[in-house]
Amino acid sequence: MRRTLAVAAAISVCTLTTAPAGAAPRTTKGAGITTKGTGWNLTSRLGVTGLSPSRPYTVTFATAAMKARYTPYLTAAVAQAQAAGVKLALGGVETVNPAKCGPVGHVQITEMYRPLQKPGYSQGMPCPHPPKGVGTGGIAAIDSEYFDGSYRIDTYVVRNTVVHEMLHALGLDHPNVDLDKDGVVENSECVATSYGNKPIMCDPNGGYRTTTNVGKLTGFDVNGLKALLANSRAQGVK
Ligand SMILES: [Ca+2]
Ligand SMILES: [Zn+2]
Repeated sequence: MRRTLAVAAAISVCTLTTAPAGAAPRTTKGAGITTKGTGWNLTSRLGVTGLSPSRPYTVTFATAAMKARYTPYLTAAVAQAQAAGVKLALGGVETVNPAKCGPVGHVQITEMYRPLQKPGYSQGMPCPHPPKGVGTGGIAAIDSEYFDGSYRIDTYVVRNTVVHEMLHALGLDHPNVDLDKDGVVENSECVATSYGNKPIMCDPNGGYRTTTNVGKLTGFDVNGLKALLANSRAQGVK
């Protein structure tokens, strides 16, 4: 089944900076469905509140060069998603049309020049409004400027961004919240660990910065993936 990604531009984003944090509220919607928690938020605005516990999800790439470039960036995060219960695997190369969803279960990664018409911003999104809110995969468009020398960006930011966009395609949204209660949800306004690490889904530029941990999900992000699985299970989705 193919669905248009017209809503696309609304979601995602990712580039530069960081700030302080606190604690986020938990809200619930529908029977057994929880759409946000501390440091995580599901893409309920596009109707994605779950992931099937049994469906295989496969990351594919638009070209062999992209597969070679991004596979190392995604390996650790994919292993963490698997450990959390998502049947996610890194796959091969297939044609990607950024205007349409691919086959069910595919998380397609491609590159585009300024997919959000803003320098340095990449974009990721799940295929919107799947049946029962159970994610069917999605598309991540990485800004090609990172690699053509026209936009200076640290490698750790690129690596976290690629993982961040993949997680958007799986159904995680930004967990930014108005922690300081000034009425505005600001950039990088996200809960953090005691070490100051924000969710990789924090907008923009969340995630670990050390060589050892860059590209890995924080516990907040893992909890988001677990919530996606739990929501589907709560609806009897296998
Ligand atoms: Ca605020
Ligand atoms: Zn984003």
